[in-house]
Amino acid sequence: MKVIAPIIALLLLCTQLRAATGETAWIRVNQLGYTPRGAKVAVLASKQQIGFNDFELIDAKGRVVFRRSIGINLGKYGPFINCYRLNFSAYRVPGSYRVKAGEFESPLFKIADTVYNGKADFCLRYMRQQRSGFNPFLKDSCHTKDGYIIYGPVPELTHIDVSGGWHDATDYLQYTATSANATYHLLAAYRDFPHVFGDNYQANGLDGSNRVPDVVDEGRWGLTWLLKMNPRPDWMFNQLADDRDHAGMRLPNKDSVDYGYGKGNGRPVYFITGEPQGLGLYKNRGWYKNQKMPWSSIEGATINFAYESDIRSDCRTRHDMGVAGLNAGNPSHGQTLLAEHDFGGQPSGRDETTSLR
Ligand SMILES: [Ca+2]
Repeated sequence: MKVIAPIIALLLLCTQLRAATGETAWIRVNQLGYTPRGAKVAVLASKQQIGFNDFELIDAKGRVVFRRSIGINLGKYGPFINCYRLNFSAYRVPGSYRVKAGEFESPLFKIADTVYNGKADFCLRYMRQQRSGFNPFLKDSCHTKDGYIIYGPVPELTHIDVSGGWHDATDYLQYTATSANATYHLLAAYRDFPHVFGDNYQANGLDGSNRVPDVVDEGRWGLTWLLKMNPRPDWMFNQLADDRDHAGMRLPNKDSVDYGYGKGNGRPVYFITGEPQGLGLYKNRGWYKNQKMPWSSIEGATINFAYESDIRSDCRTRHDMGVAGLNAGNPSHGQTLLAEHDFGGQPSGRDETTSLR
């Protein structure tokens, strides 16, 4: 027992020391992995001075296969006082590895030509989960009765069909600016990297190929809603719903927030006026940085009618661009897509908001 006690004490001390030192530095790697011929850099960030000059690449069997200098100290970043870029681009052998520097190790990662396969499509899962109208993740519809016009050139609470698009974040508000940004990037990604996207989902987001790359399906989902929010040349809406949405965690198809039209019975849609709006009566408490103006006013002023034609034109260009890409592989279907949408604000064809239940 006299022998065991010191051993246990030593083991505990080692554990404590490792825990203490393990909290002072980290090695960050691309956990997706690296391609053999691509740039390969890990980042060492430390909250204390370090006592080593080299880093190593360790293979899955624990063998050192590469060693280099950690390079120059790049200084402070966030909570860290020393940061280093550990470049191992020169090592090109496929396999599984860790980066080790001193006593610090990275998570296991791969070097392989296939590390990025399917990753672009994986990101689209999130977009499909955020769909408003018909939500393929829930296989149910939500927010199908949007919305009621606020501040528009028509009698207050006039109904207009603006159901669709994506919920903006963890809440269920929806914005033209963020949706346009997401749509642009989806279509630009397809323009620049058409070969990385697959076709495993239908236009409504359910399983199954429709002979259209899924990234184009998602871009079209965004464009369809943007066109609803810009229903005529001199009309544009900025925001759907407001901060009354912040009423606790709930699934979108169980949204029971009452905007004054009955629980789950449609949400307000804000017409862009360029004037302060939203605060008080409609309880939008979003403020733009330190300026004394609410978000809705700032965004409305930013996306003024002066830019309306440009935005509308760009939406048309991006959509045409996606369809043009499709034409290369399937001309007849590309023409069908063009014919389905007249860019007059209302898509024709399939009803994508129908509940499956
Ligand atoms: Ca598809």
